[in-house]
Amino acid sequence: MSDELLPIELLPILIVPDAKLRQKCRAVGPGDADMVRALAPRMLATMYKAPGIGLAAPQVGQLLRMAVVDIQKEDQREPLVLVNPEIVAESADTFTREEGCLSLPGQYADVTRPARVKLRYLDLEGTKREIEADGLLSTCIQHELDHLDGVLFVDHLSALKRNMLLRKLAKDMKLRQREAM
Ligand code: K2U
Ligand code: ZN
Repeated sequence: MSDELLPIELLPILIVPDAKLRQKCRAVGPGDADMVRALAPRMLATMYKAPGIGLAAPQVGQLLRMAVVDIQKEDQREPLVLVNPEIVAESADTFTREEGCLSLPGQYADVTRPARVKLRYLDLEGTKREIEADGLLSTCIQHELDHLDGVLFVDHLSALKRNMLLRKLAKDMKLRQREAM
């Protein structure tokens, strides 16, 4: 095989109401190391292409506690691979930001979350890491960790707003399918 650079294959992103998006994911174990190392670059490539600033493993059908995040601009990428991430502290003060989700395309709503979080996770080498995040990174981390528990940003809205948004998504997806025919 010549040593030309092979493109990293992109992964299909699951869309609500796919049941896998509502599962609680299992922890990554030592036996998953090879698979996680192969999955991470594909998740990052898929996230950049979307484009997005975060992507959780269940969104590409892998029910593992793993996510990728990169809030930086294209010319100064700083990818974070979060394995078995957990929030170990959060601020009492909150922050409200408009959120979207690659699994609910075209739907946006304001979500209020703790402004700052302290996150513990393993990196791809299996090294224990701990970071403090505020701003968009804090929102993104909380949004991705929700995915690992089958929680979507719409679950933080009132039932009325959630149902409105889910009905609109279903309508939009039906329209897309009709247009694709
Ligand atoms: O998990 C995902 O579906 C990717 C999310 C991550 C995210 C949502 C809300 C707020 C922060 C992060 C997004 O679809 S990535 C798209 C995006 C890009 C810039 C700012 C907000 C959302
Ligand atoms: Zn999402």
